[in-house]
Amino acid sequence: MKKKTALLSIIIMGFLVAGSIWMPATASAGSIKLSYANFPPAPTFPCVQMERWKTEVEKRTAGKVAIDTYPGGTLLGAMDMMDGVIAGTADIGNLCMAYQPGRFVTTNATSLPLGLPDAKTGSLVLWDLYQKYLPTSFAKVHVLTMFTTAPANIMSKVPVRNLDDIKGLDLRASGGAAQILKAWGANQVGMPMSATPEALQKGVVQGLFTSTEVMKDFKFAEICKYVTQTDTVIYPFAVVMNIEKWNALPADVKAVMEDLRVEQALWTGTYMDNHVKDANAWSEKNQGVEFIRLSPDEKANWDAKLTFMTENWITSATGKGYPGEAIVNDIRAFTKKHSAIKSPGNLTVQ
Ligand code: DTR
Repeated sequence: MKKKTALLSIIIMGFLVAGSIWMPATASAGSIKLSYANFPPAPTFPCVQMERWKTEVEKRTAGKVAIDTYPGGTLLGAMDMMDGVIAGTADIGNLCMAYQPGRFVTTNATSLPLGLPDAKTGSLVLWDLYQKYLPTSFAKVHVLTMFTTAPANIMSKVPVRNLDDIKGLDLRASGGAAQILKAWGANQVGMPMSATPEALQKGVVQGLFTSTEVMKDFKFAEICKYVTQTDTVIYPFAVVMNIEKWNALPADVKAVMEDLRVEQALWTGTYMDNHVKDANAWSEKNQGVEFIRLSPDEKANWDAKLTFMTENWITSATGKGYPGEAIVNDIRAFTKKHSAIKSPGNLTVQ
């Protein structure tokens, strides 16, 4: 009898606990549905951060918001992300600003060779820059977060050990990196990341220039057996939301998303830095990739070829009415500030 009563009370307790966990979530679950478009395939870092943001928003709004994610350009492609979000094709979209250098002048200045050391610092610097200047290029959307890649390196089918080796080499790169590769003597071939696997496979290019997590995420390590570590520039990304959709959100949901803006930038930067380390180790150990580290003298030669870029950018941005010099000085100052700050211990990145 005693046993039966105990069993019954356990069952009742079980129902009560399950009810208290599920009831509030299911009662309002998915009352706000949002679509989130992304251009590269699901395993890449822009999509990993998208899934993390989705999970956090759904959790923190207790299921009030449900987000449908669209990786791999299934809703919007790399080049029509911003206009697609403005038009409402997707409610939210992730874009690589470096693909449109003339459109995002202020924020793309973070892609100048100014020595941003890693993605964590890059992401926080980019966010500070955005907050300070609130560029008009984002006037028609609401910005949910921003982040950057880790510094770019050369991944190639042939070894590049010095400036002679890179002469005339066909390398894929995006945006402002065209100037960098040209200055080093390579032949830059422009295309978004999504088109690169085929170009490498078909031999249209001999390698690429970007952050090296792609060695693992796109399996480029199977083709590119050399990485030359130039650690040159980072690439800025933005996550934007359709302005009418944003305005229509209830205040408590807005508050959840606002709380996530810097947190998501830091999370993504930290994830990126850790993932680059992991991808490099995997490429070296599992794929036999050689990592070529330039000697300090050789590195100085490579860097010296790029000093003209920042001066040219200031002149051209100033000519277009932007405070070019102030933007560059701010990037330098924010870099100093954030390089000194360590990630908070409670921010676990999986
Ligand atoms: N550097 C830019 C952006 C970039 C770096 N890693 C990825 C992965 C997936 C999409 C874009 C990017 C580029 O080279 O395209």
